[in-house]
Amino acid sequence: MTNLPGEEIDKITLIRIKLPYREYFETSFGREYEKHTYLVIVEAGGEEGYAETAAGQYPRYSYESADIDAFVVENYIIPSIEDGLPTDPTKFMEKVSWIKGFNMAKASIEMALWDLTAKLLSKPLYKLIGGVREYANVGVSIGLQKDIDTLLSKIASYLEEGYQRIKIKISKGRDIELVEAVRREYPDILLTVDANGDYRSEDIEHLTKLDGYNLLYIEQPFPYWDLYLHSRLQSMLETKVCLDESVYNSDLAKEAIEMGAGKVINIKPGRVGGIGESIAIHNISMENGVGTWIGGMLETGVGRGFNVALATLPNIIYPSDISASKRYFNRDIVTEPWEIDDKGRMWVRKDSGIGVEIDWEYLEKLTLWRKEYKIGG
Ligand code: OSB
Ligand code: MG
Repeated sequence: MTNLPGEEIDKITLIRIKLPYREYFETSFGREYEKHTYLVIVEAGGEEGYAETAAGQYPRYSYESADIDAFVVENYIIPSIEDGLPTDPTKFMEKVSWIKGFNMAKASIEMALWDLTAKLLSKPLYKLIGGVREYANVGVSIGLQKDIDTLLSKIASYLEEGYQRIKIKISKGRDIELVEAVRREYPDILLTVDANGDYRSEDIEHLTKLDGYNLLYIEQPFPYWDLYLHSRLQSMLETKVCLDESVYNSDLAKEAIEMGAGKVINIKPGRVGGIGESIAIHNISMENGVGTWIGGMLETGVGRGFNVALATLPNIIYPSDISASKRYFNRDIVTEPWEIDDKGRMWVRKDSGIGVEIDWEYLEKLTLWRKEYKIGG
C-alpha cells in the first residue's frame, strides 16, 4: 500500500458474542445452532476499525474456535504488539509470524487494521484493495437437510430470491442421491457440492460418480492435509475440484496448483490469515489461470463486509458464498443488513472501510464478555 496513515494503535477491544441462527447449519462435521465469534475494535487517530474471528463455537472446521482464538489474542498476540503497533496490517503480521497457525485469530486483528486503514484514508476497502466492480456475484450454501423435499424447496426459494449459484453440503452416505434429485428438478442451474473433507482414499471411485452431473466444481472432498488425494481425484475427473480447507496460505495455493490438486480455489480471509494473504492467493491463482471465489464462515454483517470487498477483485470469476443477512439471522449486528438484488448481486458500501455501522444496542444483548487492551505508551 502506498501512503499509509502514520497513526499508532491506542487500544484493542474484544467483544465475545453469540447470536442465534435462523435455522441450524449442518455440514459433514456437525450442526451449529448459533453464531459464536468476537468482535475486534482497533482504535487509532480517533477512528475505529472492526472485524470478527471466522472461528465458530467449536473447533470443527479447523482447530480454531471463538474461545480458542480469544485466548490466542490475549496470551500471544497482545504481548507481541503491546509495546506499540502501527496501523499497517503487514507490520502486524510480521510481529505475530512467530505464532504457528491460528490464522483466524491473526486475521481478526489484521482485518480490523484494514478497515481502520481504509477509514483513515477515507476510502472504501474495495477500492483500497483494487476491486474492479461495485458488487459481489453471490450464491448460497445450503446445509444438509432432513430430507430431499426440504432441500428442493429451499433451493426453489433461494433461486427465487436471485442467488446465482446453489451449493449443497454432502457427506459420506448422503451425496449422489441429493445431487441426482437436484439435477432432475434443475438441469441447468450453477450447482456445486461441498464435503468439508469427509471422504478418504477408499471413496475415490465412488466420488467419480459425481462427474456425470455437470457440477461447477466439487469442494474439498478430502481432509485439509491431503493434497495428494485431491490431485489423484482431479486426474480422474472432468469436473473441477475446488480447494477450501487445504489452502491456508499462498505457498499452499501455489503448490496445490502445481500438483493439479484443484482447478478452483475458495478464498476465505479468516482461513488464510487475513486480507493480505487473500490478495496473494487471488493473484497467484490469476497468474496460473485458476478461478477463485470468496467463501463464507456464516459471518455477521461485519465479517461479510470484508468478503464483499474481496469479491470485487478481478479473478473472482465464480459466485461467492456471500448471502443476505436474513439468510443467517433474524437480526444482524449491523445497522443496515446486507441484501442482494434480483440478479444475485450484493453491492459494496460507498462509505470508507467496510462501510458498516454496528447496532450497539443489540450487540449489548448478545455480549458474553468484553476486554480492552491498551497498546503502546
Ligand atoms: O465449508 O464453506 C464451508 C460454513 C461454515 C464453515 C465452513 C463452510 C461454511 C459454508 C457457509 O459453506 C458459507 C456461508 O454462507 O457463509
Ligand atoms: Mg467449504
